[in-house]
Amino acid sequence: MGFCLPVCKVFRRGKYLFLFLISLSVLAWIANLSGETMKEAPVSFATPQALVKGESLREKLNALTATPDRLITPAAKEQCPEESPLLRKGAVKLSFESSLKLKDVESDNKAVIEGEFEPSDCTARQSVAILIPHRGREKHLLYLLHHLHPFLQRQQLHYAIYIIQQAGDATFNRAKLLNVGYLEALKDYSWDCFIFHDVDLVPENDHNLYFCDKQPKHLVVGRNATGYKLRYKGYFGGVTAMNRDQFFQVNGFSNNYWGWGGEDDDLRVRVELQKMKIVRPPADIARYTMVFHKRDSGNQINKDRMRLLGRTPLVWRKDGLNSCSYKTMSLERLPLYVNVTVDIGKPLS
Ligand code: UD2
Ligand code: MN
Repeated sequence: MGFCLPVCKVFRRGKYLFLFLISLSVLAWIANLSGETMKEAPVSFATPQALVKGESLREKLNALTATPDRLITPAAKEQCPEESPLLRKGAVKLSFESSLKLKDVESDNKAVIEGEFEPSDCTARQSVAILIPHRGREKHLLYLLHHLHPFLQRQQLHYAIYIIQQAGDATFNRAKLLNVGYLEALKDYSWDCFIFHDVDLVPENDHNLYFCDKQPKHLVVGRNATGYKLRYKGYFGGVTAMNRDQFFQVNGFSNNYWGWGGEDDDLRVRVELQKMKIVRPPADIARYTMVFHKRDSGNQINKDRMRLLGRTPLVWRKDGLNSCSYKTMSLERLPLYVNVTVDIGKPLS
């Protein structure tokens, strides 16, 4: 009762004024609280995604470089801008230095860990796996790594490069190797986008974006050897981009194209059967330099390719990702790429 006395007096004198003041301050407090919550909402919405995306690389970085006090803590980052401010304007003329060494390319790309990179200051808009079929083209691979790593970093992508090496000396099978690449890369991470990339094609223009679109994308309109013109209507070779679902929907590439030619047209037929439409960047952007080469031994022209192509609408459901059998001989996580060596068998006859 002793405590109530002064309060009761105030109440008696100006209880309405007092009540009014109290309500005002309570209202002001509530408004302030909800304002802060609203300001924070987009950040907390973006956080879980950023953490999931960066997780595997961050763990690797920690394991490789960190002492306990240097652990890289997962921080909430803003999404990277729609157009990277790092892109260079226009196409560049590329040259290839025969004296280039792997060690130099490695030391130029210290932010790449086991073939993987993500921007440090923003969260990439897509996570992209670059798949490169390969056998015996070491020099081309070196030139490509030298140009492609900085190019992809300027595009502010979260990416990893996978080289899929065909073991043995049976006839080469580019398409099957790319199916293997897709299946193996997905064991590492749930990549949004896949770029199927020849080892000898080097992009000339930073605005040729290695992102996936709503439709499958063909990134090579032209190259130096063909006057930078589309080789033929429907051409879908060299470098193509399909997202995870698009490639799954067409059941990937056929596994049955051994030797040179046809497998890229087969993929186009699969895409068209699904009523998807191939898109291409403008010709001044989708430009490549192809490192000069002759036809490799072990990759002779596939004489069966036209017959196979005619059967695609009948067989695509059974021939592709769901029937791709192979044996992984080794998987090495090298500084600049993941090296997957596979036994993919040989042609039936
Ligand atoms: C064209 C297409 C290519 C593919 C091929 C027919 C372009 C720019 N490229 O390439 O996408 O459709 O025709 O199969 O139109 N490779 C090796 N070692 C070998 C053989 C091939 O690594 O022994 C790989 C390598 O990544 C190479 C790719 O397969 O870039 C295509 O082979 P290519 O370069 O000999 O054929 P090309 O230039 O006619
Ligand atoms: Mn080539």
